[in-house]
Amino acid sequence: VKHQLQHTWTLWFTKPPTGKQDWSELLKEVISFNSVEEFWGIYNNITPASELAQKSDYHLFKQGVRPEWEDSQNKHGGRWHYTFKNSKASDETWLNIMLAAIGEMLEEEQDNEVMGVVINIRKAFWRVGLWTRTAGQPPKGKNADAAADKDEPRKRLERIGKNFKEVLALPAQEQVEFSGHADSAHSGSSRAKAKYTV
Ligand code: M7G
Repeated sequence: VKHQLQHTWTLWFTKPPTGKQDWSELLKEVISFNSVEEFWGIYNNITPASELAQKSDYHLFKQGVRPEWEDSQNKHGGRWHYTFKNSKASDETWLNIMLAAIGEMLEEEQDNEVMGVVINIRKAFWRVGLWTRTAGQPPKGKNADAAADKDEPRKRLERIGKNFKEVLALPAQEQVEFSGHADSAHSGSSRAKAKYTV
């Protein structure tokens, strides 16, 4: 008996560069799955985050969404992110993030925001991220004035950010930051200025 997940998920891997390769050459699709059993089968057979080389990334995204700013489903979106310095994160941290994503614990079904989760393995830190479909823009156009609660898009993202922070088991004084992908793409780095924090 297989325990079916709500969505099909695809694991992607970014290889560390071995020369002058650009981003898209380094990003590889690994495998897709849609059951709890398949997830564990994959998890138990891939390199744990702690054994990856520096500059590697794992990305776990809903099937059909590339883990890139440019994807049509990401381009208006953004991400919650947190940087673990030293040894405060472990393989269990990344496992908990993946389980929260595939178990649909990061949002309410109607939110329809979560695109995927990411871990960046870097020289002095690990960075984890949760990508969302929107970046909290207030409603625009004809319906803007009619919108009952103009803060709703931001509040929805903040609820998701708080869920993410809980999964990371961070002390309350630590902050998880949200940045829009348009800003990240513009600054040419993921270190765009934070738009919101929780
Ligand atoms: P990073 O791995 O998010 O952060 O981005 P880091 O600076 O801590 O390593 C590193 C670089 O990868 C960026 O400056 C971009 O050149 C490239 N890159 C990262 N992402 C997520 C994307 C993306 O979605 N699209 C493109 N085109 N490049 C990206």
